[in-house]
Amino acid sequence: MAAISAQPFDYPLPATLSQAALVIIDMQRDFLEPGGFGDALGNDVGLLRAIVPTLQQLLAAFRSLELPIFQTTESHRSDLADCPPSKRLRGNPALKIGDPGPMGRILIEGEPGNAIIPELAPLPGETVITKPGKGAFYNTNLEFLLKTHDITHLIITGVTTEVCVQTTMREANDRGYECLLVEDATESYFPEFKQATLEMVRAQGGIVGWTATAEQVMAGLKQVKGA
Ligand code: TIU
Repeated sequence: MAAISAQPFDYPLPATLSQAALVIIDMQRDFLEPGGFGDALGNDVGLLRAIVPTLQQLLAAFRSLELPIFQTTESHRSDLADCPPSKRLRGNPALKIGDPGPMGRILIEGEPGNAIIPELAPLPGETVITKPGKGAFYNTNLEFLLKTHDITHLIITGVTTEVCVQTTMREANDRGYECLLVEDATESYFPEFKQATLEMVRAQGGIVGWTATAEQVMAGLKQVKGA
């Protein structure tokens, strides 16, 4: 059986490779550019750009193999009806969700700052899940779409490692998905939190799942497709 060389042990690929999807979490301007939500929370947003070239390679590999790709954005309705006051008000940031900023209203669907960065822009027909929470399963149709397409394996990437990425991976793991977190295709505003997340997901025999580098993922896929 084909497998990705991974930690804590090899990650077996599904018999039908199209049962494995690439999941890219929240690579949107709101988290990567000054004036967005990440900046409003007091973070150094420049740190997240390091993974863009690696994500471009993974995206190209999944596209060329015609494997499923799901991107997400953390987004709220313009009337904020799906934004709990606890989320909007906690920490009393200078710019709150829904407030006007230099890239439009902070974290609001359809605003310039809420768009996925141009380097990773989805192609027509690729699925983008807008999610009101940190996890991609909470109040979205992601699980329905995965089931409809018989997807069982998730290769998870994006930002930030210990917030939306880890929450999504835990939600997926509890639902029975085989999850692999790509070490050099996820990033955090806090390098030590990223490292801790990688270690905690693969601890205890893969309690949440696996980790591997993008190169290991692409090498594993090529075994199957001979690409
Ligand atoms: N603040 C932070 O690290 N992350 C988020 O608020 N959302 C995501 O991780 N996407």
